Amino acid sequence: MLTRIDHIGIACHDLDATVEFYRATYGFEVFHTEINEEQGVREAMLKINETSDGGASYLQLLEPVREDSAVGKWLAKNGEGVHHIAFGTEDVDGDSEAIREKGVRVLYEEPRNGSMGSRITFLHPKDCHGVLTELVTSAARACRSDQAG
Ligand code: V0V
Ligand code: CO
Repeated sequence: MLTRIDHIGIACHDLDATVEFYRATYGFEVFHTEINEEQGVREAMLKINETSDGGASYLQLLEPVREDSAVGKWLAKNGEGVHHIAFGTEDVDGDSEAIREKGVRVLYEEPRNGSMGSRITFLHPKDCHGVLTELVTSAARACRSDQAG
């Protein structure tokens, strides 16, 4: 079950300058940064609020580390802006499979590594009314279901 907005992904050319804009304008601080080589991004997570399911909602600022990455290609075509939304779930495997059965293209056979040790997959934007949609199970919950099963 999808229980929260986990994050909104925002593509930018200059991560440090964009982080500074969010700090100076809204007072949001960086919660976490990392480079995800597989996805071709350097990212900063800004925690906005905690949620009733025990998780949280973030802004995810994304700078491409390669021009041919998903974010690099998108930036070249569209410029900076909202790149994707991500829904949080305790069960990314089950939920993505159920959504696939409804005829929506799920981009990965198996969920991949996401921010802060999460497991993530994506739904094709052309099957989601133009919105690139990510499903996320955060690390604590991924651990819990590993232990359970
Ligand atoms: C592409 N399109 C989009 C879009 N990207 N529409 C809405 N939002 C986006 N972000 C549209 C594009 O305008 C085209 O429409 C069509 O889809 C095909 O796009 P394309 O430019 O030819 O690009 P593709 O097909 O090579 O790649 C598009 C996909 C790719 C979605 C398949 O971006 C992808 O695999 N994304 C998933 C991975 C990802 O985004 N990673 C970065 C975030 P027209 O022109 O034909 O009408 S990593 C992350 O979030 C992490 C690590 C995390 O959260 O932990
Ligand atoms: Co994301």
